[in-house]
Order: sequence, then structure tokens, then C-alpha cells
Amino acid sequence: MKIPKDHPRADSLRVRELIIEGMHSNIVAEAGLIAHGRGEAFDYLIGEKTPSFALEQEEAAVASLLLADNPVISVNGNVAALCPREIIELAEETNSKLEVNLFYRSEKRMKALEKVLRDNGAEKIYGLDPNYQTEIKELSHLRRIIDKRGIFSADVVMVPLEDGDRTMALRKLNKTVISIDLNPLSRTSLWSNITIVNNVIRAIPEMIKIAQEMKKEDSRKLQEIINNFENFNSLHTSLTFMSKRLKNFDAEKLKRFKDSK
Ligand code: PTJ
Repeated sequence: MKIPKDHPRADSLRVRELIIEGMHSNIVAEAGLIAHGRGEAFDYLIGEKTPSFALEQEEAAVASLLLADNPVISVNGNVAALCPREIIELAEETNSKLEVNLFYRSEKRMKALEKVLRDNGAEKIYGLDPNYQTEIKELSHLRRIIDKRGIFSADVVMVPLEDGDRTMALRKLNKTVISIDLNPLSRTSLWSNITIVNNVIRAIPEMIKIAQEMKKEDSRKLQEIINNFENFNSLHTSLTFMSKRLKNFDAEKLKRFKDSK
């Protein structure tokens, strides 16, 4: 659908179209639409723009990817539909591998993700070759299938838009987990070492810029950024921001509406 430019929520509708088109081309799972709607609700609570706490989370995440020995970025349907070019660029800037990993895994969807990533310039994509498949034993769903050269041997794994049990399983395997999740209360957010409470559509391009700058820094400086970051404090800041904003926004908006009638 063509979104009218003057629509008050044109940006949000354009993003929705990416998800809908992604579903029609088998990139996005049907449940991906529902996940997106949940994300939209939380994005509303942070004002649909990046708060300063999210930038700090992004900095800690980029520092962690840059200092890792074998960093891997896991790609699912929603991410591939929303920011395929950017996720590839972030992998390049941080020297990370890209691995396709799907919850609603099917051959058709794996191929669709491979295509969209290749069309956007990805060369090496992990998770596709059955010869290198292995499993996370603790998981019973299809996200358990991982690449021996990728997530299996990674020290740092970034999982944008994830479900909680793989995050828990990866932590139990002693991996550092970075997630991007607009819901600071999700199990993924709570179990990650670094949670970025922001929309992937903003977070990934911001992380690319951060990586370009951070690469010029001394590794001690990057380690300091990581050492100064504490996920529970950061989640608390995110939640406090949301609840304060909701409280103020509520009163202001209702008053404006009342006065305009
Ligand atoms: O492509 P697949 O098969 O791997 O499946 C992907 C989905 C997203 C369907 C699957 O991982 C899933 O069901 O995820 P959940 O459990 O619904 O969790 C998704 C989380 O991402 C929720 O907490 C949402 O609030 C959050 N979220 C949704 N959209 C965005 C987001 N966070 C950041 N940016 C978004 N655009």
C-alpha cells in the first residue's frame, strides 16, 4: 500500500509495510507481525526516538562486539525485513559473522532470508550449510539449530528481537549476549548481558556510526565502557523513563484534547 506523505503516522505505517511485504515474501513469520505490534507499543512509550540510555546501551554493545574474538550477529525474519542492508554493514564494521537463525524455521524461509541478505550485499552467511549444523541441546524448538563456525563457537552473540529461552541457553553456554528488545521486561531483556531498549530500525544505524568512531579508540577505553555498564541498572533506567513519560504524557495529552474540544 502507498502511504500518504501527510499521514500523521506515515513513518510508522511505512515500517509496517516492510513487515507486511516481508511476510508475503516469506522473510517474516506470521507471528512476526504480532511481535512487531508489541514492539510498536513499547516504542510509543519511549517516544519513538532514541533516548540517551539507549545510546549508552548501544555503545556498550558495540564495544563488546569490537573486543570479541568471534562475534556473531543472529538474523531473524523481522530484522531481515526491517534493516537488511544495515545489519550487514554493522557486521562488517564490527568484524562480526552473520548467521540466519529462525524460530519459525522452514526451508522456504531460510532461502528467503538468504536471498534478501545476498541481494543487500552479504557475502558470507552462516547457518545455511547443513554440513556445519549443530544444536543447542537445552532447546526443543528450531532455534536450537546453529552453525558450528558461527553461534556455536562465538564468544559474543547479538540477538535482535529474540525469544527468551535461547538467550538463557546462550548465557548458560557462557556466551555474552547482546539483545535489542523494546520490551525491557521480556525474558530476553532480563537474561542478556547488554539489552538495547530501542527499535532495531534506529538502533542498528546508530550502532554503525558508533562502531566507526569506536574503532579508532584504544581497546582499554572500550573495556572501560563495558566495565561501567550494568544491565539491571540500565533496564531500571529504561523502565523509569517509560513510566515517567507515560505519567506526564497522559496528563498533558488529555488536557490538550480537552482544551481543543
Ligand atoms: O523470524 P523468526 O522465525 O525467528 O521469528 C521472529 C519472532 C520475532 C517472530 C520471534 O523471535 C518471536 O516470537 O519473538 P517474541 O517472543 O515475540 O519477541 C520479540 C520481542 O521483540 C518483543 O519483546 C517485542 O517487544 C520486541 N520487538 C518487536 N519489534 C521490535 C522489537 N524490539 C526492537 N525493535 C523492533 N522493531
